[in-house]
Amino acid sequence: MRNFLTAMTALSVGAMASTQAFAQEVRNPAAEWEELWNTVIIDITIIGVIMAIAAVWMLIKYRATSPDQVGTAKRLTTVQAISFALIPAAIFMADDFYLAAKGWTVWNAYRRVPENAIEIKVTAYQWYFEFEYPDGTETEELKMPIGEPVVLRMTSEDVLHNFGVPEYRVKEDVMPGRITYIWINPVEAKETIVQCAEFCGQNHSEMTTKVSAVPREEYDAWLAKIAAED
Ligand SMILES: [Cu+2]
Repeated sequence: MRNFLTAMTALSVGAMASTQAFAQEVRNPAAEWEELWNTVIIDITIIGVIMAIAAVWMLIKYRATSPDQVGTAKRLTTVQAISFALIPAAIFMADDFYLAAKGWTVWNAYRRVPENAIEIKVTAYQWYFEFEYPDGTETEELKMPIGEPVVLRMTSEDVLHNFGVPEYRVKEDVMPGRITYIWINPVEAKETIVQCAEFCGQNHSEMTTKVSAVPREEYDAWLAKIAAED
């Protein structure tokens, strides 16, 4: 009994420790969206192939062999008929719920800004984005240090815009009179672009700029260089 209690205490302490570790872990929504998307594609492919095979098999097996034929298939009992409809539906629904639950957890991670994220302010204008870094440096390019989560607090000085970075799987409206946000976990070196994703006038399609993730030293040096130029 005493051993049992000791074991239970150890288990619950372990569980608490792992919960804390989980809370502190910075997630990577971009990779998680990617994984979820791939799972959806695989699942609907498997379901589609099973359905197609069943349909083709039944089309051939129960096909009419003369023009006035009514059908030769054995009549299903009520239990068979209901089971035939409900069992596959229940299996597919279980998969749907599983995917929906997974989507919900990724969405929560996508919206929950990690503590200590670097805050960069974004202001949208017709037709460019301006970034203000924590040290006050202002420039028209987004650079992030690898391995440190970054939160963008965004607003617009004129019309509706949208800050979309497909490579990081983030996209959010940017509006006058409101502050919206997205956050990014730049886990590796990367060079990509942000594109305005809300039609905002004549040069909307050219409202794009460089987004990159670089080592911390490079980020610091880059900021220092811009600050020195100003
Ligand atoms: Cu725009």
